Amino acid sequence: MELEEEFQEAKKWVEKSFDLNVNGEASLFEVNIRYIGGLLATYYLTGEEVFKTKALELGEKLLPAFNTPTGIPRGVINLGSGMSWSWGWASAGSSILAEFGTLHLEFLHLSELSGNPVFAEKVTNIRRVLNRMEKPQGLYPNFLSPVTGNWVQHHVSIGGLGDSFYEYLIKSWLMSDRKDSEAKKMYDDALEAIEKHLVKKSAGGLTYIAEWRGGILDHKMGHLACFSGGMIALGAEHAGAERRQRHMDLAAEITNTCHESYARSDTKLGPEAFRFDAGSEAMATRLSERYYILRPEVVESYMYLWRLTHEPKYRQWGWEVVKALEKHCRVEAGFSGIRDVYTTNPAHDNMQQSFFLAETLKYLYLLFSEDDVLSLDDWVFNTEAHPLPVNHTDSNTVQQ
Ligand code: DMJ
Repeated sequence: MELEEEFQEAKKWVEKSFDLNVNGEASLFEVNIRYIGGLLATYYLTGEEVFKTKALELGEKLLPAFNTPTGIPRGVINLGSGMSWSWGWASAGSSILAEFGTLHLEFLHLSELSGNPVFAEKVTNIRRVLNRMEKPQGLYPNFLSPVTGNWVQHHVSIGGLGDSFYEYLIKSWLMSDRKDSEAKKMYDDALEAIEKHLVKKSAGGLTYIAEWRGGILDHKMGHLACFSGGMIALGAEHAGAERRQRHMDLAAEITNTCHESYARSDTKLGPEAFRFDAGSEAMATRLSERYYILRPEVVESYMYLWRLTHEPKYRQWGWEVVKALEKHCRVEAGFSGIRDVYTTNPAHDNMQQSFFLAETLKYLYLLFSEDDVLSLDDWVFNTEAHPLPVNHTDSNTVQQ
């Protein structure tokens, strides 16, 4: 983007001020997707050693979290002391599917760059544990005990707590240049169970993916779940003839539903969650779900669908978001989330989440770029939109 001065400033900060020994609570998942993912991508884009060195140092610091009876990591780690524990809010000391299932891409690169297999071994073991387990109707529950290796609660969701686990399966396969067939099979099986049990159509004809609580459907889609349109389109591209069109249609329908959740609000930005019950369609029904915190998932799906179909509506929808962000979220010092998407003059929450720059603006930029800017043939985006290269050669990779 030719932001050379800003890049030099950021590089200096990483060299001199990035403290890896912070004594406090850090999320293993967030450190991996935001910091390690960001450092790795910067290394691959610039070739500057400092980013690789820092990514590897940080990767080493995450390893103690894996010292559990099953090797499934705990969610929280103190980078200074190496102590790790489970989130207080996660039932019965469990680990979260979307957290321990969203390490694979970065950890393979850490092994490849360091020549140290330990990182790849950790994520290969996670797969092994998951593959051994019984899955209710083929679905993956969101909570797993790192001690017993059993599911703790039967809550299944393609949105929060589950989301990027599915994303990393299909992207692991793509990043391996389509050699990691285990990941592809896990993705295909999981999507089949989701199609069978969670995909629904509303009375008004909108397709959505419901959540599942111990066998009972909750007809709700979180904003987070809207990434799935892009993911399913990406997978459909590479599916066999029988599934290809069906998955492409499903991806387009879900993306359309997510667009509806934006179009039905006064701000033209979407709520944190929307429902399909009590006469409601693609709108929040609870006060606590009416906010928008600059999340990327909807424009992420527009970007993938645009790149894969070139249907102009995806750029038009993206432009609606640009205008709405300018109108409702721009503040003196940057951009802010808003507390209610259903009012024309929403209050700001005074927060610019880091994923706004990493993801929301990046996906919008890519939506309006040529296809060869970070081409989907050569790069996969980690779940924080940091690009990692596809491994086009067999020689220098650590694959299982
Ligand atoms: C991002 O941090 C990542 O995309 C994550 O996987 C879930 N969603 C947030 C932003 O909404």
